[in-house]
Amino acid sequence: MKSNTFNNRISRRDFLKLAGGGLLAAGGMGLLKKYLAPDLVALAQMEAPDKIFAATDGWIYLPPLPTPSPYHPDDLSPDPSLFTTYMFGFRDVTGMTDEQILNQKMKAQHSAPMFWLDQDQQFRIEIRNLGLQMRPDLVDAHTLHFHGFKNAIPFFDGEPSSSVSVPINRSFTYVYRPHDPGTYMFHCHVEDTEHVHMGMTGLVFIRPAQNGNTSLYPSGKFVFNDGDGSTGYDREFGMLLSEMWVDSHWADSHIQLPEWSDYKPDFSMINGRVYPDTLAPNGQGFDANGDLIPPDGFPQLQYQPISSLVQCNEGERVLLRFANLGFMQASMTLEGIPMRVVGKDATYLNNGGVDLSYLTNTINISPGESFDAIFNAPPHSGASGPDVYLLYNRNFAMSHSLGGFGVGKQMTEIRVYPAGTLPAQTQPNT
Ligand SMILES: [Cu+2]
Repeated sequence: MKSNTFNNRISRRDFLKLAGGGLLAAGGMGLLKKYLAPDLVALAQMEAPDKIFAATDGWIYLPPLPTPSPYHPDDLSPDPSLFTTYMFGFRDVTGMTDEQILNQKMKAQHSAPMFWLDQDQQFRIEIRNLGLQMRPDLVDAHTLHFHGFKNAIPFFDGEPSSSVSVPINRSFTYVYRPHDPGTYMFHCHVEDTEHVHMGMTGLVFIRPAQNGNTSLYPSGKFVFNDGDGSTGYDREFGMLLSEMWVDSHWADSHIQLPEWSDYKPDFSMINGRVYPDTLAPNGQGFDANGDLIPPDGFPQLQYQPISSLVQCNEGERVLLRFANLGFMQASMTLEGIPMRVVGKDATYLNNGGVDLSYLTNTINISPGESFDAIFNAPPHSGASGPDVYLLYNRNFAMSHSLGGFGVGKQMTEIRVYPAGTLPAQTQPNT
């Protein structure tokens, strides 16, 4: 296959005409020019993107339910020994050949890849819609909606009724220049009850301009432009909360319509995995075909590559970036270590010098909300191995019901090591 097949199928100019067609019909070119910054859109489509995400369907692993269900595991799974559940999602295909990218149809991951930008950095991300392998009848478009991002022109907001969406075999490049540091989330906004629940959800962080200032905090890493180092941290861990109602996923693979008013999630996940899989290591990149390489020793987690295991040295400041894109409220509890909430919905909890941060051991997170919480890793007990603390959703229905405490639910561990055990962190969630 030629390396540029995808781009030849439709020129950038044609794409813009199509994308703007509905708006042109409604308001004419004058309106488009006035309100939709077409030059910026044109520029976005012409320059190389910083990242490329593919949107498609796929299969993930979830453990057995305590009582037999006709919907779990899904009998259409391509490999029932590994994968149980049908989903939609994204994959980071940056740097792949077009052939490798097209190979990723029905190989989406959950959660979507995390990414992070610097404050005021101009950033282009291209979304390519590969279509749904299991559902050739379902010709759904996809978008990327940067939830809570205040500076988007409508073209780049991803809300399809006021913007463009990406049909199958097409691509669109979104451009952002974020000004407000903090923790955000993104999701596909097409048929959003379904596409969000099916797995098209991920985390995105904006790093503050203050980063690199080692006089305010030795690591030079901060959540916000605090001016005093109060949001400095040594390690950071993204925690994207989502849920899985297996009946609806079975319905999507079997060409049935889920009844969303019956919503009753069976599993609740952190970064696309349930406890104890949350503790498994990260995935290992992609192979020569572009397919994901599973975490070492966990072939069933091939399409759930993001670990939620928190490891740190005593005395370090650890940042937990929570966002909830499930449909239920979560009450994330850290047993035994107080957390200081320094940010909510990408807003620094400080009003012109008045400190609004607070200490708590439980953070209630509703759908669509994000929280930034920092804890100080307590002194190590001196016992052999790390000290272990539990981080879990204490809502009863979300912590029990599948057997052992936390199994199949939103729970992970904080492992605290003696000072100097772990090297400095180079990437979130490592
Ligand atoms: Cu979608």
